[in-house]
Amino acid sequence: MPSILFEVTDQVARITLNRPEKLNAFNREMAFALQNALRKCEPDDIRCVVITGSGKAFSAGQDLAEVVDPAGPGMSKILSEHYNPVIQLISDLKKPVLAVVNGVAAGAGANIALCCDIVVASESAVFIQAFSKIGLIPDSGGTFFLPRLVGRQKASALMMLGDKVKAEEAEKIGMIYKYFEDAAFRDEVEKITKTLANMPTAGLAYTKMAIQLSATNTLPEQLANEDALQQKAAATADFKEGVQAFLEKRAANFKGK
Ligand code: LHQ
Repeated sequence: MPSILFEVTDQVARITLNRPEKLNAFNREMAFALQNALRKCEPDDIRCVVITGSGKAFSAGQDLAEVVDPAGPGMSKILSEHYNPVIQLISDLKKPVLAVVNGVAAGAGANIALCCDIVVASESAVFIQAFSKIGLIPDSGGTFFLPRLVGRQKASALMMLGDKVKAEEAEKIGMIYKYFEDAAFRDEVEKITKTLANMPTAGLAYTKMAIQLSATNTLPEQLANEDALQQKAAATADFKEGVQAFLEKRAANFKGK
């Protein structure tokens, strides 16, 4: 079985982490396969990307057996060649990336989810910054994203203590967008996915860019960026269509351009 499943339907790319017997833990092959799948999401006709896990987990992070394997990639390559490119590819995609956390998300598995634009989880999912339990620091963008999501105090505690954060709590503290009861999860995810794929994709890409720029900008810089990006959004066909549809009191038919 391939370690990453990839399919495109109705302008949605669905990427499934697929080593269920290892709770979708990442080895080198799987990290490269995920990078390839993310690159396949770059064309404009894909308007939403979904990342989920097969079986009962989202991902248990790095495959720890590979770390101690003398024939393995070695510590010096794991971040620079496996995870950092994955985080950068997700951040650079000019479309919304939805993490659908169907079960446990630990270590790099948790932080790959948290770097996505929107994170939803099933009620039975848990998030664990598992790194401290094995003497490592949080990686895969965790030290960038988690403090910005939940604040420095909560992030420090979760990262140092390695607590298991249930989906309901993750929603409450702003770590994720929403959690859904397990029985309703698939349907709710489909609704969000369909909505995103029919939104003005270029506008969403500019929104994503503006949010990313806000991480380091001053207010004047950010206001200038909003101005520049708004000019680009206003030049899209979807802006014209959105305004026209509003005036004609009909649903807009966005093309993502
Ligand atoms: C696993 C794993 C796993 C291998 C479950 N590897 N087999 C960056 C820089 C360089 C090096 C290191 O890594 C990183 C990034 C990171 O991600 S570091 C953090 C790595 N991940 C962890 O430390 C999490 C380890 N796993 C766990 O703590 C538990 O498995 C969790 C809490 C995720 C799930 O617990 P359970 O639901 O009780 O499942 P389990 O522990 O029974 O696991 C099921 C199977 O999956 C089991 O195999 P087995 O053959 O006994 O059925 C585990 O050995 C295997 N597995 N995680 N990361």
